[in-house]
Amino acid sequence: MPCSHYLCGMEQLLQKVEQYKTEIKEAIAQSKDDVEIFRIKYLGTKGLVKTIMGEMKTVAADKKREAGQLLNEFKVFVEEKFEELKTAAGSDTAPTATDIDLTLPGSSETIGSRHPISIIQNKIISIFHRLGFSVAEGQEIEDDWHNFSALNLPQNHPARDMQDTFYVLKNPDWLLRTHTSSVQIREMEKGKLPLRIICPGRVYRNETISARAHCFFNQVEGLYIAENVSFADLKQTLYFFVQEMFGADVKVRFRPSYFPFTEPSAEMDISCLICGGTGCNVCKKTGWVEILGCGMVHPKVLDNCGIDSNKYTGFAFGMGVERIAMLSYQIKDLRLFSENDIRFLNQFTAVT
Ligand code: 2NL
Repeated sequence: MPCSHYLCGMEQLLQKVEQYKTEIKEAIAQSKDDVEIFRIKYLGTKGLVKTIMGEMKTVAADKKREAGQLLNEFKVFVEEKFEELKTAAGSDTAPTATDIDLTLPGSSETIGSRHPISIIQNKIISIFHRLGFSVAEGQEIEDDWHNFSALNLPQNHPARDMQDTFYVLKNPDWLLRTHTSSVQIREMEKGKLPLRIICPGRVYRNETISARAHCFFNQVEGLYIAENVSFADLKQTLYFFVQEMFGADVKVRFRPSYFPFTEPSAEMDISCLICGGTGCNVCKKTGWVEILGCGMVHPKVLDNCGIDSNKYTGFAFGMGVERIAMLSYQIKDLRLFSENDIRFLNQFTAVT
């Protein structure tokens, strides 16, 4: 018997339903988005179930009951699969926009802050920057020449001792710099004059760690070389620095001192910030605290760097950043700067 069009409609429908069922059985959903894609594809207003329902009209009148049953069963099958996918994807997936409660208070971000050493170092740099000094940086592993010999430190000087200096691999020519003067030596050797630089950076000394000493710390050294630079220039520069750093009321005094790389040499004290000069533990009841060493660059040092010491003069100074930070913030133990205790660090709110 030739196949009638209406019989074909029913057979096609059966075939299609079987095919879709296999496809739907295998469907998986890893997220709520996947579930929604499934819903739209099969159960949406333009979805497959709706479309296939429309094909009822292609079925012969006497088969309509059978077809109706088939399609209803198919619809239930799809709906059950949809529920199954919903539970599967429900618990362990990211919430969708509708799951988020926008009325809940936000969680605050914890913002980091600058390390106190960085705050003080930046402040020192910016003060000298206003006087025309630019920052020079160098290497932390240095050779004997740049760290010692060029600075007029004789071969038998105690500073070179193993006790004070960290040597790299016991090679007497390579060491961890004990001051940032080595950076200044390298800048002088470049021969571009006049020279006006400050050299901030970490330095190393073989010391037993205590509240007052550490085996690494930070220094800012400064150097100004030109024609006719005088000790008066040195004093005025450092006086300006101290006033900017600690305020207009602070008093200074210079005491004669000795360094192999400067002549004459001096140390500078400021009136005690804690007691204002009346005497306390910090100033050991003297009313004064030492904050830096300085002097006129020794002619031998200039010559060592190829600078004509008859034509040029210069001044240099060096200060410990930790020491200035301890005075500024009244910190009594140097170790706090390198322990990274968040309770300590959180107290410094400046972020610049
Ligand atoms: C201190 C003393 C000082 C210098 C550092 C210097 C550098 C060159 C030439 C001459 Cl390249 N001098 N630096 C001078 C005097 C003192 O530091 O007690 N620092 C914490």
